Amino acid sequence: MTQSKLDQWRALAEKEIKADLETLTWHTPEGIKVKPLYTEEDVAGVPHLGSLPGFEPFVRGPRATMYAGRPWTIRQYAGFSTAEESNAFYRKALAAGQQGVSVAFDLATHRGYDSDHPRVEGDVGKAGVAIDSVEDMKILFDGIPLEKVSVSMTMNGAVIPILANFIVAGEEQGVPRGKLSGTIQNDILKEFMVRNTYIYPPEPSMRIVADIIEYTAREMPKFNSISISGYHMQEAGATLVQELAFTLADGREYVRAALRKGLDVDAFAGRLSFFFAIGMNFFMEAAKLRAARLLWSRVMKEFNPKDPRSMMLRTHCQTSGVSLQEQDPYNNIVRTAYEALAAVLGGTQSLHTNSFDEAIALPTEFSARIARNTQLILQHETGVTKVVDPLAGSYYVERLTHELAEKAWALMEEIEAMGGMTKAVAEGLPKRMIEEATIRKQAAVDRGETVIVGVNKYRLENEDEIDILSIDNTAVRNAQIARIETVKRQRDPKRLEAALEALEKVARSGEGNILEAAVEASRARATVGEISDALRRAFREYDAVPEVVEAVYGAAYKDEPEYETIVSRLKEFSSRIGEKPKVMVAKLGQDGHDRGAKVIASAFGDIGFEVLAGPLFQTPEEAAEMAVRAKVHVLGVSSLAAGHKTLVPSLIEALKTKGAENIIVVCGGVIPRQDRQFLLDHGVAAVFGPGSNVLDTAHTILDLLEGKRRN
Ligand code: SCD
Repeated sequence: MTQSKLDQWRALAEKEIKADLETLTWHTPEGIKVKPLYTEEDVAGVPHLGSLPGFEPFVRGPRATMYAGRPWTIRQYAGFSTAEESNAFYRKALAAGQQGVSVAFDLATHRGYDSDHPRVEGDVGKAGVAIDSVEDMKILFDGIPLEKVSVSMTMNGAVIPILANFIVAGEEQGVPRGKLSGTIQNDILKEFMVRNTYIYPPEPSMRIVADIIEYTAREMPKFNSISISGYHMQEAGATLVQELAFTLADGREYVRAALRKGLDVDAFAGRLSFFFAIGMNFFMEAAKLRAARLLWSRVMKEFNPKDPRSMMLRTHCQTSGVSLQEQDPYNNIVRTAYEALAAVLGGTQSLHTNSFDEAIALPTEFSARIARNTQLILQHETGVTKVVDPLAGSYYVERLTHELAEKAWALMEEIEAMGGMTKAVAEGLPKRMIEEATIRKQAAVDRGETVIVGVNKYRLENEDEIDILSIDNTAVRNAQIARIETVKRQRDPKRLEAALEALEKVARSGEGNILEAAVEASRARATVGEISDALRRAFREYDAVPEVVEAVYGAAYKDEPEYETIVSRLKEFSSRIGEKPKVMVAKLGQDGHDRGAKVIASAFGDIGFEVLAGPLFQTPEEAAEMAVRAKVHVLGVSSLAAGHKTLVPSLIEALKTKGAENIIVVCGGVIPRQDRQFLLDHGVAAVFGPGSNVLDTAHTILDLLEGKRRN
């Protein structure tokens, strides 16, 4: 391409739009300028261009033939309250074309509590399956041949008892651990950044990760020891550059932890796997997976592996949960299909497609079928599997791949300069960067700069209700408690005690392998809670202090009239009552999804409320106590894990007992329309569902405060 040809194009283009070409440049949240035209000039000197799939740096895929040789695994993530129900679902799904199992656990299990623990009253059987002991695990995989079907388990906090139970369930099904294939998420660093299902402090948590890598490298050659996850970062609002950089930096940290155990790099690196989110920025997402493979091979080279597989990034992907909307929910089917295509064009090894109702509740059989079929149609009808890396050579995609890689590498270098990811996480840097990015994104949506069809544009006047799955949490909890009692009655107390003592000793002394000791405890029928407690005694629990980001939401609105209106309305109200109205944002139960809570706390602080951010994992009683002590005017509960129908009425009861009926309780998050009246009947003053505009929310709260004051 000659310069004069490009100049001619520019002139023609500017004539067409009657404006400067700059006006067509899109500035993405990653800080990448996307131009309306890419040519060969844009890829001149890009070093990865001549590479081939199956060869370093693996930009074009870890396998030589990719999907032409074997398509990606259709692996739908699911878990439905009880082991029996989940087992039935997995069996049906496998018969209908699903190719691997992916288990979602409930939050009580994630946080290492048995179902009979008082702290998890609202969490048992919600958002996943409750597993209390190996007996539940055996039911979960009953009739599913574990030597054939690979099983992924999303578990990080209570990773030791869960993996131990899986190994023992295999043993008792007649499948030795050496034949088990699958993946355990086991990625604790990102829990401290975004997902929040940690139990122990960072240092012993890193030991657990390393012990699992050691044990699986030795005993379970077909098992992927970790799924290093950026998914939850994007869900929490990270840009794609942040997702890439923090995930790969986490990976580098895990490699170092395993090497410190004395392992040879080639003994474990080939079984490290990854997990990314795929959002709506179509080409950027496909380019991200290509860039991830490029960067990982660069990272791994530092450790001098001999086996090329040690440098290969293999990944699972899931379509984006935050891109799903409550409004006009069938649009989500379309969103998910585009995202799935981007994941496949990027070369994922395994894929979960979300169900259209997941912004509201757990999927129904109907919505799960559409989600699965989205992948089956892609695999069997579209021809996309026939050619490896079909986007290669696209000026735009190659340029994006390069730019994403360079930007992510620069951020990874910053992390290195801080001393690595464990240090960066301890200092809170990645968390803060992600929180700032999400608040900026929210402001862009609230202002209409980012269009979401059916939400901030083309909104329906009347929404049809859709059928959703509702779970009787009390029945599930009672059934689990009955099974725990049976297990406890039938086991040998001496064997149990010896196994738990040995486990605690391994944990305390730093000698031996924690997973190995836990396998024996699981054989002795120790529960998930008991194994977790033995480790709690050795390691203690981790308590995070919530921080509220300031001046980011407000800055995005600088001098805009709609923002000024709410700010001055609040100012006027504050001077009338002689103080800033105080709002507490609470998270109840084991629900650690705090993106919404963070956004609200931060935006409300900027608008002029006095904001108190409650810690994660409060019981209703603890939240009520804190609210009363702090004399808040409004208590806002952010609920994303379906515990609201149990937890919020308990909170209102607790406030009443303390004589604090005057505190206005509001509720926000993933709350199905069907549940709103229930909450209002129980004393909630307002419910803000998904897609609520922050400024509108602030006006409603002020209306409530003014109404209250007049009373
Ligand atoms: C692959 N194979 C081929 C081939 N392609 N053989 C010949 N020709 C080809 N073209 C071989 C592979 O080498 C492998 O064998 C086997 O086929 C399977 O392929 P794979 O690519 O390894 O696929 P899979 O077994 O599915 O493994 C994919 C990952 C694994 C490596 C990515 O880690 C995985 O399944 N991850 C899923 C994680 C997950 O489900 N997470 C859910 C998270 P060998 O093995 O013998 O080499 C959900 C979550 O957190 C949600 C949010 C939340 O809860 O907060």
